[in-house]
Amino acid sequence: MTISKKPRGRGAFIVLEGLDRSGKTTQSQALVEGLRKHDVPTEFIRFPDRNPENPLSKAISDYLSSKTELDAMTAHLLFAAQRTEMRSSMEALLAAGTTLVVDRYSYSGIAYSMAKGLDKQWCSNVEAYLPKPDLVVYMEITPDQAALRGGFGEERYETRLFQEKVYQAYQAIKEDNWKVAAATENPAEIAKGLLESALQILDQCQALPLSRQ
Ligand code: T5A
Ligand code: NA
Repeated sequence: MTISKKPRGRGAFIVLEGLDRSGKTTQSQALVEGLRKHDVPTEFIRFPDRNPENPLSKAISDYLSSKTELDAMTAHLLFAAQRTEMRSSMEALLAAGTTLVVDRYSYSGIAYSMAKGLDKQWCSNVEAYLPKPDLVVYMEITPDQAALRGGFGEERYETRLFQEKVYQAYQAIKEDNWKVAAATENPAEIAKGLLESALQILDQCQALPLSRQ
């Protein structure tokens, strides 16, 4: 029989943000592994979700691959709708003590929509009711450095000019308490720093209620 050490509070809500190819998925997965090795129950979530069986996911994939066109505000609401759809299950997991590592969240929605000229306040208002992350990691890389990681693909936002605008938008929305990771460092070094920050935040946030954005 195993006797649990100390009662665990809620899980931590950790988000990774950054430009396309900044290394978010690589680091999210490393962080999930690292936390699990420390016996922290952890789940990985990504936005956008691309599951073709889900109607919202399919609409987003079709838009990103330019199969469909949408007005910029409508596209923003579509990405926001997917996060809203996930709200209750994310909150339930956190409350049950599961830590969430989330690859892109509302800040991506805001940054990519601001890059199209939408108003920051309007963009964030529609997600004000969603849970606020305990830790946001920003993977800092310039569009030039990111472009060196392979040519642009076919997706809607994969152009040099657009990535430059997204970069500027992230600089405008970045909050003082975000952890900025130098995304061009060695992946193992980045992972080590992120795991340290995650374990620290987990300790701090367990007793705190989850807040809204
Ligand atoms: N979007 C998204 C919106 O417009 N609104 C929204 O609300 C949301 C949520 C799809 C698009 O949707 C937009 C933003 C996006 O344009 P996505 O599917 O998450 O979003 O696409 P990307 O972010 O572009 O995913 P990528 O897989 O291209 O980028 P990642 O996850 O940042 O990078 P990763 O880890 O896959 O690594 C990319 C490459 O770099 C290498 C990797 O091996 C890989 O080849 N790499 C490194 N190389 C050197 N040093 C390191 N430290 C490295 N780390 C990784
Ligand atoms: Na990714």
